[in-house]
Amino acid sequence: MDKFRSIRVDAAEITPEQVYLNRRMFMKAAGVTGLAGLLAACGLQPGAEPPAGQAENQTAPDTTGTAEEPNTFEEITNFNNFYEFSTDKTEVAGLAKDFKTSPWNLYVSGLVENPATYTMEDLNKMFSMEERIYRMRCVEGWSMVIPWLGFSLAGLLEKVKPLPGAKFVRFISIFDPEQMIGQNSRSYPWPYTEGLRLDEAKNQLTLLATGLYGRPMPNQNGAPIRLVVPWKYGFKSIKSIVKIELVDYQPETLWSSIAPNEYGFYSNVNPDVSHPRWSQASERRIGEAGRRPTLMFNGYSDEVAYLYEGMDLQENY
Ligand SMILES: Nc1nc2c(c(=O)[nH]1)N[C@H]1C(S)=C(S)[C@@H](COP(=O)(O)O)O[C@H]1N2
Ligand SMILES: [Mo]
Repeated sequence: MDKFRSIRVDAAEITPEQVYLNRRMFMKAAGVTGLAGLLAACGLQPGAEPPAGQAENQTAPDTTGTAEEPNTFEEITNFNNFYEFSTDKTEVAGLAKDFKTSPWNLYVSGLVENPATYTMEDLNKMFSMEERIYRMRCVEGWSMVIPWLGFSLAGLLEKVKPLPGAKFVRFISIFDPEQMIGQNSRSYPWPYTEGLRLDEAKNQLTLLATGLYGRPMPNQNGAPIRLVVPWKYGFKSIKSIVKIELVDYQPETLWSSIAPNEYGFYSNVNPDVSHPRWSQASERRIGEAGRRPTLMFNGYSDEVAYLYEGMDLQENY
């Protein structure tokens, strides 16, 4: 578990850019002195142990994102999919500017021993926030690297105690068409909903994020609390969550209800399973020219491949 922990940030003590800038300088310095230091600096990354026998000053093979430079704050906050506001990625930030995220309640219910309603203050007290730098791969074929701030969903699940019958977790975003102009469009079955299998939800990579770049979550990125599931296409990472429900059935999700043949329940990043209308073999990293190959499970195979052993991933897309 410890290898996922990097900087633990007490929410009350966040010193915005400083956390990130110090870290970034440390990473740069570590890059010169050796792989182990570099990996420790971003210790949240999967497979963080240096490969046996690797020379001290060799660069890390870049399969985990450890050595990848995060996208800029400007990129991350001005190119957003958040259909409750707009289907135009460059328009979301402006439209979400005045979105009211306080007070906010997160209701956790269903097949649990301890259903509860948490305020953001409750969650900040209950969990110490960790920084996790994850790749985010959108199903549309672009990607970014984002330094999130948050806590493992597993921690919250431990508090509410899923009952033996709980098999899946259902997530629901806020429904507030007065504030979210895009929700007046009847093209989508609002509110936005998503789902995970319980074991996927409990995986240590699965994050409830409340910030990025050491700052509170920008509205356009899903304030005040959103899911981040880095080995799945970005649409699984549902924003502005008001309800989490433990259920015994595979829940319907917004995207699979609209186009089940295009957006399956699993939606694991997989270069070998094409979208019906385009290949998923490569992607464009925002800020880069050209394309890079897409990695199986977005590069997180070591952490998540066990979840899908024996499953046909062409069928269970
Ligand atoms: N509620 C909600 N969550 C959402 C979306 C959305 O439209 N509404 N878009 C998804 C998609 S398609 C992507 S790629 C990511 C984008 O997250 P970002 O803007 O923080 O990069 O959010 C996902 N979560
Ligand atoms: Mo996406």
